[in-house]
Amino acid sequence: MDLFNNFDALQTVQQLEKLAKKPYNLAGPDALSPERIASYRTSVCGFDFLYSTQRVNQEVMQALQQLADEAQLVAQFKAMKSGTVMNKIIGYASEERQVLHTACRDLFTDTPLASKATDEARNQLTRLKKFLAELDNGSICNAKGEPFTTIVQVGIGGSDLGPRALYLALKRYCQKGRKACFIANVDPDDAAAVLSELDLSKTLINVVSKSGTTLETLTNEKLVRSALTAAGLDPARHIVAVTGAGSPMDDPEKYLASFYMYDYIGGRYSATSMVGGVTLAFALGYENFLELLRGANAVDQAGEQEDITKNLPLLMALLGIWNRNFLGYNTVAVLPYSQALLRFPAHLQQCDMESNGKQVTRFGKPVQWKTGPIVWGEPGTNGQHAFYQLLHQGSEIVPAEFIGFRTSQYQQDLAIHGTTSQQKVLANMLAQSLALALGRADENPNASFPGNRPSSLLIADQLTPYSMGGLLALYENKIAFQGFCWNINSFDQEGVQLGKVLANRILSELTEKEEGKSLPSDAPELALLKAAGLEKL
Ligand code: G6Q
Repeated sequence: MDLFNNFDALQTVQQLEKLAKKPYNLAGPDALSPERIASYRTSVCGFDFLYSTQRVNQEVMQALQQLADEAQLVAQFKAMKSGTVMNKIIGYASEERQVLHTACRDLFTDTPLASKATDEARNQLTRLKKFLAELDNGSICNAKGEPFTTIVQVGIGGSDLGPRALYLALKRYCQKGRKACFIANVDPDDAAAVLSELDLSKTLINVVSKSGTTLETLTNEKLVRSALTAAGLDPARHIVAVTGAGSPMDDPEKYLASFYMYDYIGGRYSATSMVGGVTLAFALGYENFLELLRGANAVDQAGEQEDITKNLPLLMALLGIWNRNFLGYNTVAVLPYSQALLRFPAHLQQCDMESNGKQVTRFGKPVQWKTGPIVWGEPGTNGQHAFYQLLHQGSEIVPAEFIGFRTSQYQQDLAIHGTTSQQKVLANMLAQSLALALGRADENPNASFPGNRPSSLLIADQLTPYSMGGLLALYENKIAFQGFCWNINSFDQEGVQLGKVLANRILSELTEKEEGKSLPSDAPELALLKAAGLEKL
């Protein structure tokens, strides 16, 4: 049987449609018995995943396993990891690429699945290790012979969101005297605000662009170069680059050091390549970056298990498909009860919505089923004081994915009123999951909670480089499994092109206007500029 199959051609889909007519009622009497809570639980790679608060029963779980088998989701995942060209639309012009971000972390075995890509990752890691050692031993330093203390990553989209989310998650593990900052937006205030707080003489700039052509990044590189020059510093002594081999930025003469990523690593899946590696290893240390890769690799391996209770990313993907395609829920909230995961939902928004926000199949035909949901989230408990009202009583049902850790990162905590802050944060997480599921009847309709709203809990001991790597890979692989099941190409992003083309057109029209050229009077973008009072921009 072919690996690619339309979702609505899968027999199990019909079975699940029937089961979805009477899904498990989480608010029913004894719906959350201790037996149910104990049995809808699995442990993989240091994560405990609790899903008794999803609207599933054993029949649904069996059907989801059957769906995974019938759609050959694990075979597709292994094909991806082995270097099959999965980034394609059959019969149409498309990227036609392998999808090998997993090879960047398949380092801990003598027999990696895609050995050429893993060798390339190893080479880059060796170069990075040497570069870091030279920074440590002072053979690379500023013009005064002082060490660099700060790295600023200049990049956008996949060259920003993942590395930034990981850095913030792991800031606690920064090496003494080292830190990282990020500039992404072409809004000049982004660069100005970041640069204004730095001692540029002790700052490395890491310009990251796979294509080497991204407007925002090239503009910000120029801004930063001029800031260095204005401070009397030599940019060539301060700027490193991470780019695709052969890109316009692949010009080692211009940079203090150059690192590479390859076309088989998609931007939003690139955090474990040099795109994240240079900044993270500078700030956190090389060994911590390796730990991150080790954690990701463990989850990648779990992704090869056929049994969905042992394959956590697959289980998360299937529960998401149950909620999206069979119960009809349109969005997913990712709610980390960990302040360090502040930007993780933003990273997932890109990873998930750019991957699975698709409308044609891998055969180039319009999809006849729902694809990726809207993904959003904020750390709890802050979110509780903001948007949880809608989660509990709003007219939209939002499946929630809670993430928590038993131990805090800094372990600076106090028992106040008999409980520590860590106990408080975790008690709140559990309470929210229960409240969503069980609801509460009240005579006053305004104070009554309907309940029967699904969620799951993902819990690990502590947010460390290893568990962060695992968490990243859990979601990356969940997203890939869902795309395989929906028969869409999760690895391209044609949908971001049109806006870029139109922005460039507006910019060139502004230049032409400046040069006194006459412009078409009926162009909507010119009418819009006028209406917005931006004609004189
Ligand atoms: C991610 C996308 C996109 C990309 C940025 C930056 O998968 O491709 O977000 O990462 O547009 O691209 P460059 O790294 O090429 O500058």
